[in-house]
Amino acid sequence: MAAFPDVSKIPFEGPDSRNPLAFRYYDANEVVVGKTMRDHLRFSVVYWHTFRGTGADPFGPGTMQRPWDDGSESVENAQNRARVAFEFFEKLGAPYYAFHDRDVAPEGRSLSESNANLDAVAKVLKEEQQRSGVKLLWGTANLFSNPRYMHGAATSCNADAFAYGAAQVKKAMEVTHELGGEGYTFWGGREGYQCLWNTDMQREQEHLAKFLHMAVDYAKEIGFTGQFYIEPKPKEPTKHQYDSDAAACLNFLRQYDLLPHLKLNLETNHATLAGHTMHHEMEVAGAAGALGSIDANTGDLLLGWDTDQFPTDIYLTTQCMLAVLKYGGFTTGGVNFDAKVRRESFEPIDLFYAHIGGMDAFARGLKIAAAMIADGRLAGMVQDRYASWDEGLGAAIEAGQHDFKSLEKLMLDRGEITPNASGRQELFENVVNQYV
Ligand code: XUL
Ligand code: CO
Repeated sequence: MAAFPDVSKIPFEGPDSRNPLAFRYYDANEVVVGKTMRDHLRFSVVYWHTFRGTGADPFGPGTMQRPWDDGSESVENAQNRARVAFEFFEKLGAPYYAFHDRDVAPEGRSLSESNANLDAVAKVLKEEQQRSGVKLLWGTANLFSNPRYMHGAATSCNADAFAYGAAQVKKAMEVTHELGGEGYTFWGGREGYQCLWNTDMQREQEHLAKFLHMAVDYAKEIGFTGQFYIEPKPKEPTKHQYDSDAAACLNFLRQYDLLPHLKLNLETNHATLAGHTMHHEMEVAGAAGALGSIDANTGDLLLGWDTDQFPTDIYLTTQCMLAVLKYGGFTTGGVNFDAKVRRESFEPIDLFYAHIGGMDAFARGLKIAAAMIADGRLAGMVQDRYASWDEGLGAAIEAGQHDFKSLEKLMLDRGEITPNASGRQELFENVVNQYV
């Protein structure tokens, strides 16, 4: 029995279509700068929000109607839900999905029971992947919901919690490997603190590094060659999380010799919680050669918490895709919709509308970014702004031919400099608007 009997494969119908169950901009087979949109965007659906989200919030219980779900924690229900998820991925035309271990399978009374549950559902996931061709973008472990992780997992004051987390990640990596996952993500969850009076920050960060090194070592042992990601987020659920933004993650990875092994998985709403734009985070990661993947969503700046809404803002998607193209395109990563429909959007069909809107917004962002790059006007304007570095003094400084003493001598001789190269922000903004 189909879970979405009234929905067939979502077609591309072009910008004039009024069909809410059609793409107006995302044409998977359309080639944009040498690659199909499918291969540029590598869309991925998240299991946790789309198939486990209930609509609950701190003020009330869930609202979502999901007729296929019997509401039980049985393995059978989880297996059935997995089949429904693949019906959704296929009808949507999403080539990838992502999950946490505890999204797909119920936690048992012991670790071994949980592992057996995960295996039983992974068997169905594998069958469904083979049947549909949908692939796993990345897997991850939920190290934040169970009360045992109240102080965090890798950064817990309780060594037993570290050990349990390690065991859980080991299993999640094995399942990700078994399913051909192209990556594995670490989002800190509760890896941070609520209060500095009770926290040994240095020790906690060393433990987190040790934990990640264990994962890197184990990947080698089992032959998992997927990309590891760390996902920055400054707060929620804790007051401060060690992976607070792209720069903090890079610093942490560098300090503990993890930079060769992990890239960043950047999320828009996490960027804004950190007081940054997604564009900023992508530039920070890209400039360090660590731009791996994105969790595509958006926050609401008036609400200010992690609302995980579907992205529909064309400026945002343009900035994302401009950065992706600038830094060479996705390899293992993709546009992963870590987003949830609103509590009031309780009908199953809303899941389709939400993803179609996000995919169309990213398709437009891709095409706009590609047009900007092809035209070259913006890049040319940036280059002009730095023209003083292309020859003469600037080129000599860049080439290492100067030091403080030689520069002082030059400036003592000259006395003062003349301003050059206006920032031209207003013109830049006008030019951007010509493409959007
Ligand atoms: C939480 C979040 C996670 C990670 C995976 O804010 O973004 O869902 O993406 O653990
Ligand atoms: Co995320």
